[in-house]
Amino acid sequence: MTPSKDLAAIVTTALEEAMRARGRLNVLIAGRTGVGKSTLVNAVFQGRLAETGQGRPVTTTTREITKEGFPLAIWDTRGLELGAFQQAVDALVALIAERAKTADARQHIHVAWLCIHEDSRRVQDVEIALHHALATYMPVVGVITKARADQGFRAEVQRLLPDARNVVRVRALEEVLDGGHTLPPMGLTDLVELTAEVIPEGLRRALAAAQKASVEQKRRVAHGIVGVSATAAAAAGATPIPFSDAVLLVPIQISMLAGISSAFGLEPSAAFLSVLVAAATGSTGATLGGRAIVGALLKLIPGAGTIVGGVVSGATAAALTTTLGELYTATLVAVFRESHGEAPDVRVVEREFKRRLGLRTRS
Ligand SMILES: Nc1nc2c(ncn2[C@@H]2O[C@H](COP(=O)(O)OP(=O)(O)OP(=O)(O)O)[C@@H](O)[C@H]2O)c(=O)[nH]1
Ligand SMILES: [Mg+2]
Repeated sequence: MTPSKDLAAIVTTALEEAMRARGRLNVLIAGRTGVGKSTLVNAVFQGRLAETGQGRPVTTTTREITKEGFPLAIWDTRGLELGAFQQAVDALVALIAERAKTADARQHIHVAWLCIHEDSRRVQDVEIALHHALATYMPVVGVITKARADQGFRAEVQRLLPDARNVVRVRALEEVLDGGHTLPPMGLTDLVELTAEVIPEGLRRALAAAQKASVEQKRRVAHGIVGVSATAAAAAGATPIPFSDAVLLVPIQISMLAGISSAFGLEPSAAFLSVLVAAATGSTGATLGGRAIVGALLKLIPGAGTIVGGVVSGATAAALTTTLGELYTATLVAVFRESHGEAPDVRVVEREFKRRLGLRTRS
């Protein structure tokens, strides 16, 4: 890259790469009618997916819910209680098996949530059979819905669903009891964090982007991106690079910002990313050369400003990248906590990022 290379081109490439790296997670949600599957989907994922997504039948009892640009597909099964249950399960399992055969992991179902209503107080034979069948192909998490009083039911479910990787009690909606007591939603964060543990690592970014129940899981994924970017920056500076070549670091920084944005489930536009770069460098961004960007970013690291005209070592390059990445991640954590995990207005992100940069560079 030359210093004059159009920043817009770097930004566009970084965005495309971030979307590609994110992928799409396929989640199967099984359970009898009325157990609270749709409510759970709306409570865990952004944008009221159960209502706003597009449904497409994949078997007579299962539909696939997707949304343009959203890194998640839900396979919503119903009809478990119908007389034709065995055929329904056979059709579903045959389809899953067929998909599992393809080398393309994007076609696989990556995790199943088997939902059982706590008040039912029993696990039916059909649910046990289904959990065995599913567990051959994917990790299964048992989900006890509308949780109110355990009374030993979770242990019972664990015993009856031995192939389940875990069993979580959830309450997707606030519950108002007689006498005015309320029980707040619960278990949603645990469900997301457990799910993150059992899915392929490469899909944790898709989960982070789609879910709103655990800002911590988003933060963890962002942290991983910062680490990878810092390593790349260190490698770029492995032989100390003359400052005039420090522009080599700029695409790494921009890719990192794009990756973190997409992992949080912000829809990063080129314009937004350019604004971030401009904020980080205190300039108007679009017209800024790579060299000026690096010069400005170096101000984030105490003492590094003095290297101007000298060389940037691998350690400095890594430190610069880590500092910027952690600052941006902390910004998003704060903003997403405020918005309860739903994607905030990008202007709010921009304002908070600038405020934090200001605190950092004032000294
Ligand atoms: N109190 C309480 N009610 C819930 C909870 N989750 C779901 N419900 C209620 O249970 C009913 C059924 O919920 P749905 O989410 O539609 O159930 P479903 O599993 O999608 O049902 P089908 O689509 O028919 O298979 C609705 O009236 C929900 O409001 C919860 O955590 N607590
Ligand atoms: Mg439903």
